[in-house]
Amino acid sequence: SRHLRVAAVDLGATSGRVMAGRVGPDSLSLDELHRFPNGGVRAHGSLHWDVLGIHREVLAGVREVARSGPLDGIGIDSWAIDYGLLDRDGRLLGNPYSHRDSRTDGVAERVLGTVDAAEMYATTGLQQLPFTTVYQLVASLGTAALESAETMLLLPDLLSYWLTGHGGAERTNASTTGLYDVRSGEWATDLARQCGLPWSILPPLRDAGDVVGPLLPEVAEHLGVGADVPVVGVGSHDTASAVVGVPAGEESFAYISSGTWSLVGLELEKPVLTEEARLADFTNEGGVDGTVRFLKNVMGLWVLSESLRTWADRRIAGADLTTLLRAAADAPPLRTVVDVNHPSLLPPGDQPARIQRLAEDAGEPVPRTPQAITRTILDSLALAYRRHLRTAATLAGRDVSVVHVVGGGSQNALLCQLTADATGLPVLAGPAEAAALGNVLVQARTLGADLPDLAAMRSLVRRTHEVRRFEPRTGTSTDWDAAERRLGSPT
Ligand code: ADP
Ligand code: LRH
Repeated sequence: SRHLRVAAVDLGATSGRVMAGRVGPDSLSLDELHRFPNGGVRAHGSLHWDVLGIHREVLAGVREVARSGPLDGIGIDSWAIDYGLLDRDGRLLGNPYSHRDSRTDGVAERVLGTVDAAEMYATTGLQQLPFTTVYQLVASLGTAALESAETMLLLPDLLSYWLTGHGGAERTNASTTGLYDVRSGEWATDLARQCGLPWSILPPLRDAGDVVGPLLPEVAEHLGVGADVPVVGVGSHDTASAVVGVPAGEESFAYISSGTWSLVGLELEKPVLTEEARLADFTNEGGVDGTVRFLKNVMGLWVLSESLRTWADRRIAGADLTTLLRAAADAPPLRTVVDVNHPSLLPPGDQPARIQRLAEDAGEPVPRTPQAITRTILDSLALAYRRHLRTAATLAGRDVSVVHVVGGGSQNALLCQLTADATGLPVLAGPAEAAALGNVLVQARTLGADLPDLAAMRSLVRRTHEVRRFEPRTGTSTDWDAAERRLGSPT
C-alpha cells in the first residue's frame, strides 16, 4: 500500500502539538512541526481554556504540515471531559471551563444525594471525579449559557466542528462525561434526566475512525489544501489515542499514560462493573475498537509542573526540571510519601506548600527544599502506581507482567525506575508521543492503510520506535511495602 501523510493534532493540558505523521507498510514516523504552551486562563473568578487561541494554533500547525508535503487527513485528540456549548446558530456560548475550576466544588455530593451511586456506576462505569462533565453541567444549571444551549461539544469535537461544520461526539471521549452508558454505547439519557439536565444537547455519537467530514471551503483555503481533505475522528480522548500507541506485544501488559495526569490501568474487552470496582473507584472508559480502558486517574506530573511554576514565580534558582530530576535521583529514597491524589492538589496553586501540609498531616518528615519536594512527589507517584496497578489486576482477574509507560513522563528516567521498583515489574518507557502515534494510526486505517486491528498498529509502533527498559532493583520491595503501610489508605 502507498504511504500516507496526515496531521495529528494532540492537545495536552500543558502543551499542544501538531505533527506530520507518515505511515507506510513498514514505517511510522512523526515530525513535530508545531508546539505551543497550553494552560488555564483565569478571568472573572473562573478558570477557562483559551479555546479560540487553541483553534488558531491548530490552524497554524496544520498549515505547517500542509506546506511541507502532501496532506491526506487531519485528526484531533485532546484531554477529556471539558466541553463548549453552542447556541441554535451553532455559535459558542462563552469560554469553555477548565475541569480544575472550582465551580464543581460540592456538586458531586449534591447529585449523589438524589442519584444512587451504585446505579450510576452500573450505567457509566466511571470513577468519581469531582469535575466530570455531568457535574460541570449540573453546576451550570440555571445559567444563561446552559439555558440557551442547543448542543454540547467536547473540546476535540468542537475543534473538528470549526474545521468541518460537522458536530457530533466521538465515543472514547463521550465515555468520560458521566452521561454515557458503557454497556449500550449510547448516551445515558435517563441519567441526564435524573440530574435535571437537558439531554437533547447531547449530539449524535460516532466511533473512532469515522470520518467527521471534509474541510469547510474557507478553512481549506486558509490551510492551502483541497477541500476534500477529511477530518478523521480518531480516538479523540488523548488517553484513548495514547493506549493505541502503546508498543505492547505481550498479552498481559499494564500501562501508565504519563502526562499532566497519569492514567494507570489495563486494556480490557469488557467493562468491570462489580461492586468491588466501584468501591475501589476504578473507571471503565471507552477505548478504540470497542476496548475498555480500565484505569484510575492519578494526579500525575501536574503536581510537579505546578511546583516548578510556583518556584519560577518566586525566582528560586536551580528549580528547573532537569536540575531537579538530577538532584532528586541522589536524594534519600522514600523519606517522605504523601497521598498524591489528595483533592487539595487538583486546582492550580502552591503545590510545594500543599505537599508539605500533606506530609505534616500524615506525620511524615516535611520536605523543605525543591529537591526534597521533587523526590517526595516522584516517590509518591510511584507508590500510587503500585497500589492502583495491583488493584486493577485483582479487580479484572488479570496477571500483569510488564508496565508500559508512555507520554511526556516516559522521559523521566527516575520516575520510570521508581515505578519498576515500586511495582516489582519491568517498565518499558516510551514513546513520549504515543497519543500522536495513536492518532496517526487510526487515521491511516480509515484512509486505507493495512492496519486491521490494535495488534497490527502496536506491532508497527514496536518495530519503529525505541523503548527504554527499567528492571526493578533487587532489595527495594520491602521499602515500598513499608512506605505503603506508612501512608495507610489514601484517596
Ligand atoms: P500533556 O499531554 O498532558 O500536556 P505530556 O505528555 O506532554 O503532557 O507530558 C508533560 C510532562 O512530561 C511534563 O510535565 C514533564 O514532567 C514531563 N517531561 C517532558 N519532557 C521531559 C523530559 N525531557 N524529561 C523528563 N520529563 C519530561
Ligand atoms: C489526560 C486526560 C485524562 C482525563 C483528564 C481530564 O490528558 O484526558 O484521561 O481524565 O485529561
